[in-house]
Amino acid sequence: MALLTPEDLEDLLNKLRQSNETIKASTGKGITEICEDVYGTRPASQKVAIVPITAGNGVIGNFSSSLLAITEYFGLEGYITEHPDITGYHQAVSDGADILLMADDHMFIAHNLKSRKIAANHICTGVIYSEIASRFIHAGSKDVLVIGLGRVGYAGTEHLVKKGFNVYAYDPNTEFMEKAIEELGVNAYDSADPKKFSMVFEATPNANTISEGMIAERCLVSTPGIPCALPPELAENGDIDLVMEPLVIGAAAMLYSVF
Ligand code: 2YJ
Ligand code: MG
Repeated sequence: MALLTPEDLEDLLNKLRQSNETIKASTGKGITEICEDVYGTRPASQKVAIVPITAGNGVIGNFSSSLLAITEYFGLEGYITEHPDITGYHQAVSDGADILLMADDHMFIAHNLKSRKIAANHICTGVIYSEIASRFIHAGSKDVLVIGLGRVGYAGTEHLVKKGFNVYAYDPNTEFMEKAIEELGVNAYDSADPKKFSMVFEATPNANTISEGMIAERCLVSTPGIPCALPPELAENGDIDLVMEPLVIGAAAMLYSVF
């Protein structure tokens, strides 16, 4: 899994505004409304504590401050605990925080201490990005292409299957493919038998995973993966809507899932 870098998090709210414009233009709704639809919740003045975590690769510059900006963007009061790790956790609980946000190198969670609801970033990211792809207003069918069946891709695939979409999936890992075919009933995308999709959910840590033969002239590519799934020559094509943003959309889904 790719670790975020401070550079990925620069200018975050501007990147969000751009993504939100694309989401509105290609689905008819913005990220807040889509989160409300998916999770059936709204913010209710919860107090959010962000606990920096030093384990593994340690604190990432801009990470906690980005989470604070996201919290405030969704209208909630938030703060970063003075100390990291257990001391910060103790402070947050003692202060009466409603929701904790914290991440190590493997898991990024939102935990609502009042309702006991807990959310994992990989699940929420898969759900919300696949949901966005599935709402493309110019789609002519219920066929969706999923590229990448890791923990984000699998969660999104499961979500799309539950919603009644016809999922075609591709992952070079044959075990992942077999699991998705057996457990979720997806179709294997076969590059030897090309088919063009207008809805694509991409969840890999790799660049340029999408080729021209996979996508319809007018399409929506929804991807949390850094670097970009679309090769630069395709990304420049004005008929391809690209939703790609490093942190806010996944974190928003986490908050809505624990409200
Ligand atoms: O508290 C900190 O500053 C760090 N311990 C944050 C670590 C952030 N974790 C990651 O970037 C992991 N890859 C999981 C986040 C997934 C985001 N899509
Ligand atoms: Mg990628």
